[in-house]
Amino acid sequence: MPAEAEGGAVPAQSKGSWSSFLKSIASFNGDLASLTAPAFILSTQSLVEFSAYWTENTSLWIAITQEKDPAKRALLVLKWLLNTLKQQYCSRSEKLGSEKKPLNPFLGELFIGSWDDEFGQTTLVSEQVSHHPPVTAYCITNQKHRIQLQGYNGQKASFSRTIHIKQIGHSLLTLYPPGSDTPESYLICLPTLHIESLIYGAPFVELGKFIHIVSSSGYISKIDFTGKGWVSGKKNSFTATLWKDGEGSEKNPLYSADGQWSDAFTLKEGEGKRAKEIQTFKPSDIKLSRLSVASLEEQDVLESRKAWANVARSIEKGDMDATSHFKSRIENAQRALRKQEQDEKREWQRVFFSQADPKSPAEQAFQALVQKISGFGPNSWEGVAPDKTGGIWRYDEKKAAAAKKPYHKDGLLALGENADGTSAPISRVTTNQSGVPT
Ligand code: HC3
Repeated sequence: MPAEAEGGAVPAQSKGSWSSFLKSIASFNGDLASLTAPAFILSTQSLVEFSAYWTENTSLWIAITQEKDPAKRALLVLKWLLNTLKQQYCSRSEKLGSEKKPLNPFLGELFIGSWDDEFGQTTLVSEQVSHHPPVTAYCITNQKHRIQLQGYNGQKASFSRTIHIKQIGHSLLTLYPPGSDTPESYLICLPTLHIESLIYGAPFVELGKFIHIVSSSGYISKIDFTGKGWVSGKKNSFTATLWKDGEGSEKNPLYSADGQWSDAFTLKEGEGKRAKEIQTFKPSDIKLSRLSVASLEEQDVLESRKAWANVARSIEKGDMDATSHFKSRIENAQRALRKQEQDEKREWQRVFFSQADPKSPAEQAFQALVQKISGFGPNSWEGVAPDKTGGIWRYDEKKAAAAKKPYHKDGLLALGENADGTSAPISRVTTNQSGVPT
């Protein structure tokens, strides 16, 4: 990447480090954690927090549970999902001016919160369940309306003109249709993405390829992300179709949608010239619910904002020495703990999630959806391939019921802190999470 082309949003004092960052990306090995980014592009937020983007639009999420007609319910699922994309993929750029580099969660990192609104309480538990490969699991539940979303995801990055990210994992939505005690489930695949405008120092995310949502009710949705297409010329463009397996098809759908997922899109009955408009919808018109998170004093040591507090404070102050000091403390402690666990032939105990046996009765509904999705090509089935995510991660009700603070006996050790609040001595060698000196 030519250094002369850099510029735009990069602060004058960071031009040199941005240029080195771009050069390091061009030759990186796919491990995003190994990239040392300049201070102005560092986020104070860890990736475990991103799970909250799924249901900040509680009104749309809960609305699914109120619809009696299965086809319309599937359309509401599509509408809710399309609406989450703005939060998931462009809220940070809109708020901060660009996509920043999030903190890399350590194994066992937790993010816990709840939305308390007119729909009752919706709880969120997010946990870093694997470090190699990095995988974040989450479970979001509203008991009053009997709806739950759980899933897990990791990222595989590569470079070709820019950073391309393939998401590995999936989301599973389970709900009870009105008046029914038979659960309905939706398997949701995750889109691939790439970073635009990297060279100008103002990166933002654009989605690529396509995803499917398959339901136990027989409905299938496909969303094609066309990006800044030459048809509309507008960023974040997409087209979507919804049909019933065995009755319609992608080309002959019951419903369709098109527009920009970040701006406005239209839901239609049918597709093409004969389609009848149902609604034009603006994600920004939807009121987002506010997530409540315990104060730092109340949080467990493994909870994200508490664990990264020193790092976040140092990033905010622009103090890179302190940032790398506190980051190294956590990273070094993590390495030491992994080594100790290996020596003692034990594993870090996950607090809320466990690996599921794909053959167990609880996994049958999921496996039936996997069967349907496996015909849609690698873009879809990689999200359900357990070998890519260190297993199938599911919220473990038993563990969750038993979970109480302190969540883990090795919590302080995991962060390199002593029980009296002082810090354990750290090595002055600064390395990334893969152990590579930076
Ligand atoms: C690629 C990404 C980290 C992963 C983020 C994910 C895929 C995480 C799961 C969420 O549900 C959805 C989501 C949204 C945004 C994704 C991030 C965008 C940028 C970040 C890279 C690691 C940062 C690259 C560094 C830089 C400086 C170019 O922005």
